[in-house]
Amino acid sequence: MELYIDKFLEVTFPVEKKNITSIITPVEDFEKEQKQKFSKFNALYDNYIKKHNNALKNLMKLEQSSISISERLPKVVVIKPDMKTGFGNKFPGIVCGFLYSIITDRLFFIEGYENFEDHFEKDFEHNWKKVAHLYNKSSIKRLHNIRENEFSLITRGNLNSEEVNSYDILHVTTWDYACVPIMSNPNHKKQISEIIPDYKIFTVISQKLLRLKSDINKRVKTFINNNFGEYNIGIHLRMKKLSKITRTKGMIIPIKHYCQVVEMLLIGIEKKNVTIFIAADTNESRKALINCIHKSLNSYSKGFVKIVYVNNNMKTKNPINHNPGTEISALIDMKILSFCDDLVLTFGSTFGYVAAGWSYRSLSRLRGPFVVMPMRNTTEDFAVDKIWLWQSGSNDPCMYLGKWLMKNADRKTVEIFKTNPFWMHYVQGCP
Ligand SMILES: Nc1nc2c(ncn2[C@@H]2O[C@H](COP(=O)(O)OP(=O)(O)OP(=O)(O)O)[C@@H](O)[C@H]2O)c(=O)[nH]1
Ligand SMILES: [Mg+2]
Repeated sequence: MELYIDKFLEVTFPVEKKNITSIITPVEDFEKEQKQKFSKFNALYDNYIKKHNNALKNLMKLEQSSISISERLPKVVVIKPDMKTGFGNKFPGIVCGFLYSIITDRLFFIEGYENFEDHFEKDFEHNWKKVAHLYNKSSIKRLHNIRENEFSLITRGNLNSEEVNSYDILHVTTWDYACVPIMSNPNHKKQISEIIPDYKIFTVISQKLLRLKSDINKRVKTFINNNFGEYNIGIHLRMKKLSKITRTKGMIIPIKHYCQVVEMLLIGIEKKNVTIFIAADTNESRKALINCIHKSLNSYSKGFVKIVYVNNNMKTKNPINHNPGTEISALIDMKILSFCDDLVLTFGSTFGYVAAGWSYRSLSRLRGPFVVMPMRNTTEDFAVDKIWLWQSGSNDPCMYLGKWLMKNADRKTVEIFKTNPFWMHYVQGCP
């Protein structure tokens, strides 16, 4: 239970009241269209649910019978997401695990995510805890151990080879977007692109596997219907992160830089009702950004631009992972961001990257998110005038250990990895 109730508070600059609802494509219509586009995956997912449920039923029957079941157990993929960080680190691994389970025709389970049902619709029982005891004698293959840089297997090995097949459990522990190398893998590339074309893996799988529960979703939709305009910019301010990354210790991202990106995005957007949605890990930074944008708008554009946010208590701390705010507030902020037409994110934060791919709306964006970069904290004037900005190539999350892959893997593995046209996006977009 949340300790406080979110209030959908709207900070609005004077806006000429116009009936704009007729010009915007309703979110539901757009989603319907996209569902059609990915009908192959969606049909596969629906079949998977049936297959999974049947397999579980059979497993339970077997368990109750006196027959030895160890050699009759269905083969599985078990994904263990990182529960100590935020959603930006949990979602990618879950999506990746499901992709592996499709490729290898194994059952899919998640380990250690006990409160999944609090926030997401659960189409089938994937809690590993429910069946793990049956597999205590089973053989395990750690599919890739990112820390040990075993990228060659997923980039060019065969996950259906006799050797990999001989293991009962493929176990994946990851906090990174590890789907990326396998999308280039010559053994699996064709199958993947037939089911999910155009490298839209994260969006397409998360739209099924990571659907918010209807009460949370309703809050998101209501917010969007009440606040979105003809053009919507989403901004994610992650101010508390820089000191956590060794390379960015002591660096800053001036709020002014986000403001300058907004100015840039507003060029040419005339006479349109614009909404700027701000998600932030501190209320102070959000306030400072609102003031900054307010000052930068000329009296003409003020009439068309409104700034909105969900009023969260960001001083609340999650007792387990120490993340600011509550889990529900994070999901609502992420989901609203995911529906924006353009995104301005913060370097080093997976929160925004994952939000960028977490709705079908991401497929209609012409460009990937703008990522505002940190800079040396200096009093010299020239430095503050510069906006440090990275423009991503895609709305798929980035793979931050991709750099590690490039640096340490053998030449062949790197060459194959680079057959993915977005390789630079996956590698450069992350810290
Ligand atoms: N409500 C809300 N919560 C946020 C916001 N920014 C960060 N958080 C919280 O902080 C967590 C950040 O973790 P991630 O999602 O992994 O993103 P990250 O910025 O890479 O942070 P770490 O991985 O934890 O270092 C989120 O899951 C939220 O719980 C925000 O704008 N709104
Ligand atoms: Mg993260």
